[in-house]
Amino acid sequence: FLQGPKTASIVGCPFSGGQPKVGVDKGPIHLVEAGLVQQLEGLGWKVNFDGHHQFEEISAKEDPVIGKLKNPRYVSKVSQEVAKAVGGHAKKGELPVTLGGDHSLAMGTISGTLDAHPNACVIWIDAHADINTAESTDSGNIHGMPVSFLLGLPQHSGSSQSDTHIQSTFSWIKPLLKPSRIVYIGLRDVDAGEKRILKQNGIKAFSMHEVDKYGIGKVVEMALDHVNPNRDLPIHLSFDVDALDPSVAPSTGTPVRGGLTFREGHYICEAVWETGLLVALDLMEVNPSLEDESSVRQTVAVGCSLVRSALGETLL
Ligand code: HAR
Ligand code: MN
Ligand code: MN
Ligand code: MN
Repeated sequence: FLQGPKTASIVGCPFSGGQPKVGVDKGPIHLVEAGLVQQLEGLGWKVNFDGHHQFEEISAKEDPVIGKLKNPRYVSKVSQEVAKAVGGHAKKGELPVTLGGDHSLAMGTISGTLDAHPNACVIWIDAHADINTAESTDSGNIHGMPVSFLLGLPQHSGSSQSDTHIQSTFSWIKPLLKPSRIVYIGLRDVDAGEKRILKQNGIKAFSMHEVDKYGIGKVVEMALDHVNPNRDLPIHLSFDVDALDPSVAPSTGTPVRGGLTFREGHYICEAVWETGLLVALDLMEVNPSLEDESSVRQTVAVGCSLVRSALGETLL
């Protein structure tokens, strides 16, 4: 049984530029204030936490849309900083635990992981596929797009001038993620364009339909068999809290009914931990400004609890 790294490094990312709702930038603060650091120490981890990252804002005036993409320079710059932080921790043999913040940050976290572990695979837990391109996005919210950048999919926005501009704005991202090295669990709100992209690229996804049909145990096994058939590749687990049912995690920006139960979410984290292959974890999209006080407490608590499960907390 392989042991994970002994030191976890919290990368707190108070960032909301990938989507329009205020408050998701307060997610990491609430997760840490709820005692996450002490909880992980209680599991035997040495925890590095030197405060949340401070990202220099780029004002809307200095950051006009490129094509449909909103806040492109801000999102890109922040994710680039996050990539350096995550990659730096991973290269020291620490386990980066990134607390979002919106899911556009995964451009950074996964880039950082792939810099340190070029053969890593990604398990993406989400109601959404977050794989829109500049061409397919309706909203222009970049938290719905990070996977397309990580894969290096073409970003066509309607004019060759803005295509070039998008390319240069995100040019730091090395498209190192192969379509065969990412797998989704929990999908249930996938745009028509995203369904096309998933099919065209042969990307494996287990929607809630498959969770219902096979059960979460079998789904996780099939997901691992796909991205990690020999159980020898490092795993980056990117967990969007909106994968959980809104009755379990209500305080998030784009809740979608029919999601993972409390146990299904935790089972995924436990099973990934049991592989001994986890090298990075993201916990994204907790928004403490949404819903009432008790919903916020519940969502923050479940966020902490998912992180603990992914870092080795067992029921017995
Ligand atoms: N697919 C939609 C879009 O591109 C909604 C994306 C919502 N994304 C998240 N992250 N909450 O998973 O805008
Ligand atoms: Mn750090
Ligand atoms: Mn997401
Ligand atoms: Mn989502």
